[in-house]
Amino acid sequence: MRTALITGATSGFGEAASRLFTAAGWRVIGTGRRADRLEALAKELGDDKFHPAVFDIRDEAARDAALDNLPEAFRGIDLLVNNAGLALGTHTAQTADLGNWKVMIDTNVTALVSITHKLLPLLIERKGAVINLSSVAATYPYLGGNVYGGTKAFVHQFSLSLRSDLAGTGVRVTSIEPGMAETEFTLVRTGSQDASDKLYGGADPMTAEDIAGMILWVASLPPHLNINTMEMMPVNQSFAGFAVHRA
Ligand code: NDP
Ligand code: 8X3
Repeated sequence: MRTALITGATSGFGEAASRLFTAAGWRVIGTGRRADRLEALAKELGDDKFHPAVFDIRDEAARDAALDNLPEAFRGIDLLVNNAGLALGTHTAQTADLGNWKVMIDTNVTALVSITHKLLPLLIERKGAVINLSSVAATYPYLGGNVYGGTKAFVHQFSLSLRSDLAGTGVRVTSIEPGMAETEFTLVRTGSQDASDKLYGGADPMTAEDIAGMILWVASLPPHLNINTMEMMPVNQSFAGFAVHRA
């Protein structure tokens, strides 16, 4: 039985992936700040299959306290799914809140790098894998995407660079880059359920289960195969044109 550590398992992709991975026979360590949600998942999935690890991903001491004291059965981590992350705000750069920018960088970049660094020796020992959640925002800029897009571009390039460094170790690295998927993402970004409903309304967006299925597919490929990057969108989402300002 293999073990996956899935960050951000309290909602969206991470919660759906926790269900799919345990159903597919994996053990899952699910992380997040909302203890009640992780406890509910442990109850639903069984505490022999799902271990809740409650910590803020930016808090290295709390993370280490949780991960250095895992129950024996969950210690052999074969897969790190770096999924915890967020966008905050939709303002243009010139009106954006600097505090929001720092939270996005601390969460999407610094914490992701730090947990990856911590687990790499174990992943190398076990010829494991890293699956990082980037975004279409890494490649296609949009108004108000500024620092969020920047963090996801970092995740994309960090994933490719990791592959370079890990050549010969057997460790696989994938950057998954979704477009619009309805989760709590837009509620967190805007603080408004109404704004979230309006964004996804009529768009037939991807679902958390769609993305979780792709994460599981990547993780289940034979060990000689590495998906480097994987980008997906709902059919109803496409590319915008260039903007031209005329005086
Ligand atoms: P959700 O908001 O539904 O889930 C985000 C998860 O991240 C939650 O479990 C949350 O847990 C966790 N998280 C956020 N901040 C922290 C923190 N400081 N410490 C610990 N956990 C944290 O969003 P999604 O499922 O949609 O997003 C998952 C990933 O996918 C993100 O990295 C996002 O950027 C990316 N993505 C999302 C897309 C979309 O359209 N939905 C498209 C492309 C990429 P808690 O709040 O309990 O701590
Ligand atoms: C977020 C993707 O398309 O909602 O990572 O901006 S999108």
